[in-house]
Amino acid sequence: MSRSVLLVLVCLFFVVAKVGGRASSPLEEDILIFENAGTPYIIEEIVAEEPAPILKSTNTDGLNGNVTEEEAPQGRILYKGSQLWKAYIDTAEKIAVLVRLRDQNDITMWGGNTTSIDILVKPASVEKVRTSLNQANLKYEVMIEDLQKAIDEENPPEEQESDDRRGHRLTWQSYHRLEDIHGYLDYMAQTYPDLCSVRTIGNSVQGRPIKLLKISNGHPGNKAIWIDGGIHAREWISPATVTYIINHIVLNYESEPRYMNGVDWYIAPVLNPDGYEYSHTTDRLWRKNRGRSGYCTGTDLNRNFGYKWGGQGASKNPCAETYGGSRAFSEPETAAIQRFITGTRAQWKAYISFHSYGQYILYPWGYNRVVPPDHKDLETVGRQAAAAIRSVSGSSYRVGPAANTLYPAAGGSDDWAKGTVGIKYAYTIELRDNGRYGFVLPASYIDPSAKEALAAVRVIAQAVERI
Ligand code: 0X9
Ligand code: ZN
Repeated sequence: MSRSVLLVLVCLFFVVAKVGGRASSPLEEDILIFENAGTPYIIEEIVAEEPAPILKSTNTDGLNGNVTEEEAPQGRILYKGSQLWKAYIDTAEKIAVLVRLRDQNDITMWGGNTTSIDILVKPASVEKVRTSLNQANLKYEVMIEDLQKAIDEENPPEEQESDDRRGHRLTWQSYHRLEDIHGYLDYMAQTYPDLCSVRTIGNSVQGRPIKLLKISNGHPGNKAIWIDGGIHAREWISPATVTYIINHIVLNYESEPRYMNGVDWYIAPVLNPDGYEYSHTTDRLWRKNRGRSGYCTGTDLNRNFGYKWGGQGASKNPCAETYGGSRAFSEPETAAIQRFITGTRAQWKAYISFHSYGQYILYPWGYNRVVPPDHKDLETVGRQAAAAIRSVSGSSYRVGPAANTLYPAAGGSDDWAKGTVGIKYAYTIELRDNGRYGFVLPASYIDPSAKEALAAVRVIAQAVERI
């Protein structure tokens, strides 16, 4: 029964895609995908989280409703007793069990793939969820017993850090606050003025600068590559990786091949500075920016870009994690990126946005299960990048068009870079891990994760050189 139900779901989906999924300018020739690379359709239901529009200004995964001020100093959200489980799914019925538990506010969804879903189980619901899963014969593994403990242990205290910092406070042995990251960008511009310049491309909702470092040998006619991080606040591995890449390019500039030192790099490590700070001070799992919309706070910046804005996978509910904003580029953070990329006379050839987690190399389109006319080029380079990663660290990254490989989500930065700006190689790279720690990836993984990301960037830079 479940097989046929799943088949019907896929067919139904393709009908919808065919009716509603044709792209408009400038890439009229989008190609429908008729084979399903994985089985993302079955996780869609649970991924498309649409909580009831209740009054909340913070993430409800936390415990603040039940804890004292002493346990949650300065209103910090604690995740004591919350557990991360990996639930194995192979039928529509099992998905339905998870959807029901999600709708009853017992679990939230972190990530997933064709065979498993990572769920965050709320402390008061652990027994209920266990019983429900057992009854449905749904196998699961407990990955994190106590999320708060994992959060407390994820980042080593300052004094354990190595002392090789000169003139700035950034390291790649721990996750740093925005001030250290921005201090580092300023330091690079001061220390390597012939190569690096720093610029504030705009300000966040709360007035924090969005800083960008340009690395260039100054030759006119260079092709340009954009790299960003930190669109989603809680994905701390992303800014850490992006600054690692900056450091590598600048410190090894002369010895690098032409495809690395003959392009102009535009690199913005923290596109959502308010959210990033909030995830350090108050709610480790915060995803959105910090703009107020009625009862709730935050727009998902990766649903706020202006290509097919408001489509599938973007919520109209300001309380949802995937709220797309009141209109395309309604948020100062995305508007700043739009202004900079479209207003800069650069020969944009690649756009790379680092996120986490799940280990994917995704390319457009994300808004629907269609691909652009040059999808083979994107697939080829994506696979080469995945192969490079594998040879550096052994990690495996799945490659494919975003909607088909992960889930449909409109308003993403990658779709806008490709669809509106026309940047050929547009990728979203979902860094480590595969759900062992998820968003709470211990800082000891920064180095290996960043090394493999750099290998992927090299491959994309080589492809840019060949254009
Ligand atoms: O949902 C997203 O924004 C990205 N995944 S994440 O877990 N980091 O939130 C994937 C975005 C892929 N690209 C598009 N859908 N356009
Ligand atoms: Zn993300």
